[in-house]
Amino acid sequence: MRKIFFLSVMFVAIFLLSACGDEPPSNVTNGDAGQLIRVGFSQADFTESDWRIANTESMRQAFSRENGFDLIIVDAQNDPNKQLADVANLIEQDVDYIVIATVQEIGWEGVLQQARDAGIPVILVDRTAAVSDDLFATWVGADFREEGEIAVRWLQEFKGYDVRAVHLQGVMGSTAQAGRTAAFVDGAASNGWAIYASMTANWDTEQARQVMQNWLTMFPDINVVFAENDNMADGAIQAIEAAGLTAGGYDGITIISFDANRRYLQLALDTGKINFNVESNPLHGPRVAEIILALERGEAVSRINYVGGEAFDWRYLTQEIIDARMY
Ligand code: GZL
Repeated sequence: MRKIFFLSVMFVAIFLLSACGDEPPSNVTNGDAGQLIRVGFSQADFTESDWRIANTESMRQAFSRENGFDLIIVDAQNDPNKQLADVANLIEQDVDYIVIATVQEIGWEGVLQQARDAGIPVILVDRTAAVSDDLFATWVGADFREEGEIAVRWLQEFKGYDVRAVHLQGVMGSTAQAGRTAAFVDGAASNGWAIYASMTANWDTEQARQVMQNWLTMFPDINVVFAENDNMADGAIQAIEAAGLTAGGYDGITIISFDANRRYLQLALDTGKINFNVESNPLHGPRVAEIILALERGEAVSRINYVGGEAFDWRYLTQEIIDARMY
């Protein structure tokens, strides 16, 4: 226990050390009260997950009129083609800045060139785009591969080589899915772990429940679920319990999750049903607003702005930790 405890503290320490500015600034206000800054925000999907809901709310609060912004926010409904059309429409509206949380990384060259030709700076938030650096001003988000590696290191310590896993993936081609998947696949290969199946459940609880229900009939000896977000972990837990099996704890199917939304940390504390949860902080609103104000002042901004987070082992969670969470 001591060794695991020590390593778990190390997990939190290592992850925190990489956090640069992960606490959003307290308040960000456009100093030029007379002139509102018009910001067009293309959100991947308003309702796909708890994480996304918290992210949208953070953006709405940061880009308020009181803070000196006029925010136009559009919902791509997880449709990559709709998102391209949404951004093209924001260019037509000649906003001052365009902020994008991409559904998928590919397909952005054309519309981002249009934005550049129109003289509209583009800021990528949370998810990035597979384009040359000159097509966006900066990207604010998490190092998703590192998030996955944090989970792999914990799983090595908790399960050793005895991992017979199934893998619930986010929306395919999204930055978060690509990074977390790559870390897990590489970790499984280097540890000799079995991944019986990988499939997208599009960040969604019900889709994850259906996929997991099917896998439980196909693979009766699953001992790990690697779920790329809390909502899918939730669906897997529902399927496991409907099958009369145990999720989490020391003796159940080990559940790995990402996002660390408060309600899922509470589930872990109260029931142990999520064994390890890697935070991906959604509160990007103040960070992005601060970047826009810096650009307004003619200041240079770094191309990549990694946002760190913590990782939570269910055995060491406390109510105090959960109550202090901001989302
Ligand atoms: C992570 C973010 C992912 C979350 C999902 O930063 O891109 O998208 O993990 C969310 O919950 O929908």
